[in-house]
Amino acid sequence: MKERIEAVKSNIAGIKISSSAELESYRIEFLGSKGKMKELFGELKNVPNEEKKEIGQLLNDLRQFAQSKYDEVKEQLESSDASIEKLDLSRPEEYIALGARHPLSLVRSEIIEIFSRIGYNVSEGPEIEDDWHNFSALNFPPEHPARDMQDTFFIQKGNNPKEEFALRTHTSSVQVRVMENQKPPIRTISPGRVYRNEAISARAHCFFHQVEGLYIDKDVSFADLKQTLLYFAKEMFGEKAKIRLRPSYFPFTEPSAEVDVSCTICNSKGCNVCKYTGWLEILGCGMVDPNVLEASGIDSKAYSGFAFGMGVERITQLKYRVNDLRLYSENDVRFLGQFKSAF
Ligand code: 2U9
Repeated sequence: MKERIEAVKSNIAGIKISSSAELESYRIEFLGSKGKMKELFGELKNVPNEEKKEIGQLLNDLRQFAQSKYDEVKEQLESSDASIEKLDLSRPEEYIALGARHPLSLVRSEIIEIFSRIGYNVSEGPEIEDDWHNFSALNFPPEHPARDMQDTFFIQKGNNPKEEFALRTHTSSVQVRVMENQKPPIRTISPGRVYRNEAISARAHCFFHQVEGLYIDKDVSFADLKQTLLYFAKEMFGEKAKIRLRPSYFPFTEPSAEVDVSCTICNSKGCNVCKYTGWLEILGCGMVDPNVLEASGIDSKAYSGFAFGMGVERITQLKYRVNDLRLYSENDVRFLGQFKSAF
């Protein structure tokens, strides 16, 4: 009897089961009501009494062995079947929500693209500036109101009040650095974030984005400036766009002008966006003041230049009719999701 038990055990150990059908055959052969286990247990009655206990124990162990193999293989087969069964191959593929570029980023790229087509490169610089690059080199007199606490975020380094820095109030500071480090001809635009100490509302924010442009060479004229800005307006707002210049004042340009574009919303007929004037203000500009050229080491008798500056939020407001500046920094996906674009 012992040999038979041993033989069945090694038989079970050597069996390979790789499908549910094979497992069922195994069950019937060894564990079924007419299987090997039943047969062996049936023969226990013929075993002499003094061996019954030992043989009974061996039979119990064998049954346990056969049953464990069955349970183990069953579990393996079920787990691999289950993962296949969970896959519904007829289902449409998962929808992947595409992100959208931020509207300011779209417009910034478009402005850069427009000016790069006429030879402007892009220059960038620090957002924390010293007084020289943000104010003095740009011809701001020491008592100029733009230096006031109301407009500028000042930063003091350590305890020394003389080591004062500011969050740049315009990206003109970047162009001062370009003039200091490069010789004319200079044709550059500087996009970037700027800071003003203002209360946040629909029409004002403590930071916004600018693109400023600078062109310095021999014989650069106001006519060049006007043509450059007309080219920009047509590229940005459409071939029918017209511009007009109104005299203005900036410390860094002389003469200076504010530039309007014909209202693209009502075709200059008059609407509430252009306040029934037919015109929308889009940027400021002027001929670079000779003091500014000289401050950065450029000979103002040999060279002249023009500069312009625009707020990216303002251009975006006109292009996409966004009427509240706060929307740009609230990260509301209902707003941001509307700007899907190829750019
Ligand atoms: C250098 C010299 C001159 C840049 C200029 C403006 C006029 C201007 C405003 C438009 C809307 C700022 O964002 S805004 O509030 N800018 O009106 N900016 S001329 O003049 C420069 C720049 C660099 C070296």
